[in-house]
Amino acid sequence: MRQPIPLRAIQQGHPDTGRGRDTSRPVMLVGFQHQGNLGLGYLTSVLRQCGYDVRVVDIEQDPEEIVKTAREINPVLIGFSLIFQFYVGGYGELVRSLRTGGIRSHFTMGGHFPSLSYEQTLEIIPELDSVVRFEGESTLVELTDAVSTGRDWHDIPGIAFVREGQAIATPARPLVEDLDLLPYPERNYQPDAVLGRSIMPILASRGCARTCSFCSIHTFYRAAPGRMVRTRKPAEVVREMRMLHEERGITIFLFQDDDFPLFGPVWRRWANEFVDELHRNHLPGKVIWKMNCRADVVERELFLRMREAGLYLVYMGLESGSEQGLKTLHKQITVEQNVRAVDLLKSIDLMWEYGFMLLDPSSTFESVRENLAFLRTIVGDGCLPVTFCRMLPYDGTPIKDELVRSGRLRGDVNNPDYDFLDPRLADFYEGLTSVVNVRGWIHGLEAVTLQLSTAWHEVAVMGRLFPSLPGMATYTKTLRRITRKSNHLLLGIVEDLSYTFSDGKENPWVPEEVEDSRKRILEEFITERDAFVYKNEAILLEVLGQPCS
Ligand code: B12
Ligand code: SF4
Repeated sequence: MRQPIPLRAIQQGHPDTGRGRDTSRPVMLVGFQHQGNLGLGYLTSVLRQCGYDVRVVDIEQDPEEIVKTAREINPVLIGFSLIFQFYVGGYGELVRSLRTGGIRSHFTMGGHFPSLSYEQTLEIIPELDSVVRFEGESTLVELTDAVSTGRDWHDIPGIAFVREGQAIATPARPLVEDLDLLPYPERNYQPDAVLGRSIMPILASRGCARTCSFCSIHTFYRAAPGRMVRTRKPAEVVREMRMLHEERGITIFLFQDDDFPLFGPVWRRWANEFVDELHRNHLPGKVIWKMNCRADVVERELFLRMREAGLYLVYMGLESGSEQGLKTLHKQITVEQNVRAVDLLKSIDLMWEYGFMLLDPSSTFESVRENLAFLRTIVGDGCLPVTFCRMLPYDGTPIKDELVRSGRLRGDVNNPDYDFLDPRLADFYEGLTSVVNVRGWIHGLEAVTLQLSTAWHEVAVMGRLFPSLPGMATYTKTLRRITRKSNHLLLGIVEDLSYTFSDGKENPWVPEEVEDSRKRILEEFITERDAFVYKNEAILLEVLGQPCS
């Protein structure tokens, strides 16, 4: 079996890859582009470094347009990035349209689901020639080099394919040892913006050392050889931020790290160096940044330092307000630690967001009520809208394996599901979705939660990147009142329904009335928000017309 060629050697034109590289035909990469796709960005940059012309296409585009583009550019290879398992059906349809549309390029696919479940991927989408497993930069270049020159590619490390009806995986390629060897990800797209301030995603590290049972990230990084968590040098991260700020006018950075480096003394040192580096480059005051972390790393001194250096938003996967729930999810954290982290962030006036699962495979009606009590504790004051989802058993996660073992796994890859221990909980969830338009309240573009979250995000950005606006304190108070009202109503409905399904109490909620209340809250919010922005329009526009400093 061929040995994997190190990244640096690939970049420098290793004699083995140099056995031939025909860059006359481009490479096409297809993926979910909303908020910028860093995986595709890195793959594009490395391919370009090796001389390939790369066309990146958004999976949300009309499939006919994608087929048309493929016909026009005649790519040597099309790479599909499947980062959300539930998109596998949609990708399958696109792949079939491309094949029936006469596209004969090599088709490959990468991402968590294809990496961890390559057999299923190749079975669901038999039109794929290969799957690239785990981090794809080096493997994709080797594969494209081989395909472009007509060489055999089946012994390239880090891929899977079907031979004589059998899915075969070559040995996994080691993870990228030094992330700073990678070029900056390609970001040739119009960035999103909040109040005219441009946003870009960025990474300081890859991997996560924790082992939450519902998460495929640690299994993805653990399944390949090499160090599971790698951090970039703080100076390199800041250099990239500075370049993006100076050349593209980016002022809001979203760190998409699975777990921003803060855990333990080594990563705390990393975070402190990162802050020093930001100051050395005079970025605080000019840029702000968001990161994801766990509640158990939140501590006053470091978070105050990071806040001064531009940290404006902290996302925490709190996930449960019940000790049993946290245990089942293998969060290795307590409810008290979750509450303490929230209290601390509130006390230092640092905006935060959270992920939360109302239901998980160990749920009981008691744990649902504990979760509701927890949500009241953390957001009952209206500081943020209530949000929750139901845990889904994704492939490659320990909890899915456990559900298979206990015979409780249901659904399929597109809609993974499971049986609750108490079957009445399934009726409760169904009842909840019929009384409350959960999509309309919590998920979806028109949802109250999303609208209120966006408004709170705007408030955080205004507070950090704009001068103090007249009426800001009153607007924030109003937003808090509306959020409190929405939270109170939603939590009350969920709680009442839990008793309807556990104790047979009468359901006092009429779906039409609930929907009317939801709409009234949304209308009130939109009126208040628009009035505030309109009142300050002149100031906001004036500030945006000037360079950000
Ligand atoms: C950023 C992000 C988002 C962004 C997406 C931005 C974008 N356009 O990419 C936003 C905020 C929109 C988002 C939304 C959601 N997300 Co999200 N998100 C992430 C996150 C944190 C980082 C992704 C990233 O940039 N990674 C860094 C890059 C460098 O790594 P990568 O994408 O894995 O790519 C590498 C390899 O996988 C491989 N590769 C990937 N694609 C390809 C393609 C080819 C051809 C090749 C060769 C190789 C290859 O090579 C790449 C480079 O090494 C991941 C966690 C994670 N670590 O992946 C979750 C994650 C992808 N999200 C997840 C989920 C569940 C969601 C939501 C459903 C959350 C929700 N409840 O709403 C939504 C779904 C949105 C929708 N479409 O409906 C899950 C997916 C689980 C699964 N197995 O399906 C993840 C894994 C988080 C988790 N804890 O489980 N998300
Ligand atoms: S949920 Fe977050 S902390 Fe837990 S393993 Fe996944 S990335 Fe790591």
